[in-house]
Amino acid sequence: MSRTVNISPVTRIEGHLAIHTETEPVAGGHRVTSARCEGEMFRGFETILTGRDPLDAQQITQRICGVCPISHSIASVRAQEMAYGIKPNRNGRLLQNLVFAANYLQSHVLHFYVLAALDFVDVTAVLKYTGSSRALRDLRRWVKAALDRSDVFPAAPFLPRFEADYVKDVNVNWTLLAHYVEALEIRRLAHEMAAVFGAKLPHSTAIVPGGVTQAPTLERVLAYRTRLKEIGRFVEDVYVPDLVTAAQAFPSYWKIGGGCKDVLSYGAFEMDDAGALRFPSGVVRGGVWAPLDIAHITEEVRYSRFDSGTGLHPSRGETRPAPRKPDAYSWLKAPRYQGQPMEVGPLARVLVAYHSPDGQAVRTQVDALLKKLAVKPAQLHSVIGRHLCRGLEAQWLVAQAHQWLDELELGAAPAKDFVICDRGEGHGLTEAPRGALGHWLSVRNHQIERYQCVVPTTWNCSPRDDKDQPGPVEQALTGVVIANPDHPIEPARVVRSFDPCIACAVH
Ligand code: NFE
Ligand code: MG
Repeated sequence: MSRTVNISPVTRIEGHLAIHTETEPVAGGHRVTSARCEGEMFRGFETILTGRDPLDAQQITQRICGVCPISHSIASVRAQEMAYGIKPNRNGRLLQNLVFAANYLQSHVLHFYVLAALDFVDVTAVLKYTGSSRALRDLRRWVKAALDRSDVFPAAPFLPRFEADYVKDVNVNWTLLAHYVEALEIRRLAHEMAAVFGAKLPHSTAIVPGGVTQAPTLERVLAYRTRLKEIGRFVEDVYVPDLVTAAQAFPSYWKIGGGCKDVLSYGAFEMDDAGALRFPSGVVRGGVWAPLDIAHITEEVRYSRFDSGTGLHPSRGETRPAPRKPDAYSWLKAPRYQGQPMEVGPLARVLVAYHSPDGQAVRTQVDALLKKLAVKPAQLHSVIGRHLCRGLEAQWLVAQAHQWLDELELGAAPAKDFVICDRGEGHGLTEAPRGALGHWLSVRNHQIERYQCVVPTTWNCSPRDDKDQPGPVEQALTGVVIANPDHPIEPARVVRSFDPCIACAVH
């Protein structure tokens, strides 16, 4: 019998997301025939910004999210820099990159260990394991305390959980769980590392148009470098090996959750004054790279709870909430590129780099890794592929951040001066940990006239568009076979592989 399977709320993500699927019976369970992603809340940051001092923008937009605040500050100051006609100076560019890289490392480690790994490891099994390491003792104590309580939410984040085919091998399970505890400490170090040049985290007060507010000192460089070395050790010795372990333990997830397979990246991390990017920009469709043209970006709202104009370019975008709009089922708009849904995020960035004309080094590294895992590049379009690409990015950013530290000029100005324009327009494009992030700004009488954000999870978790095309996560869910519809672990794993942040997506 066909059946509706809902996951509401989807836990271990940021924000409020519900997944609604229709399924049909097949051998081995129920196959998803259609899926809907519902972003359940309106926030209104774009409206809040109207009429304010433009310099408030990088402070206010960071409050969209505590996980990726630096992404919003970078997009915001890039939009302002374009409006004011400036670019960061050399130190400003390097220092912004260093704060941003630290925020990425925090976010990727958070996602794999704290949010996604509990879909695969059997956390309750830890109670049966003997051993006296501090990590194991800590974990046993937490899990036991959580399980012993009988309140309404007795054991978050460990229980309730879906019954599933968790890891059975004791060594693999125990190792991943010990790394879960270690990851909490690594994440703290990454936050501290961002605060070394960003003044505080979350919500840095230091990022400004043209750079940051404080000059680099030897003391701060050392403070950043010691933490970076520790995080780098974790990425090399723990995170990437754990991703390989997960890939080998769950090989079926190389084939599950492929999605729309068209990907987009705005590019991020400026390498020089001419704007060369460490993470390149572009779109890849059918395995073919093409340059990005932002004139092709629109947001459609047929199924979104807005009565704004549909199909508008973000520079002309509108935000008019319509909570009772008939047929609308989400507070996310539906961003499209040439009218098509596009996946964004680490997988998109790795594929854009892999297929780009200058991608030889990336192709060599990725091909070697995939050969070791005995899979083809096309299989990166999968749950495991998305996790693996985050690990690759973490490796790249650790190495790159060491170089950026070497390039800093101690004591020299950390920012370019600027004057807020009377009238002007600008857009700031970057790559947040979860994908392509753009802020579009217009200034009149020294005030914000219009502010529009098009955010990574808005792309990925978008609802259907004006042509009824499902969004990327909706497409990735379609075809997934759920073994036990009362415990839909398979769609949960697919959704979490995108690392959704609905707080960002609805902004
Ligand atoms: Ni709230 Fe964010 C990232 C941004 S996601 S986490 O990464 O921008 O849509
Ligand atoms: Mg928006």
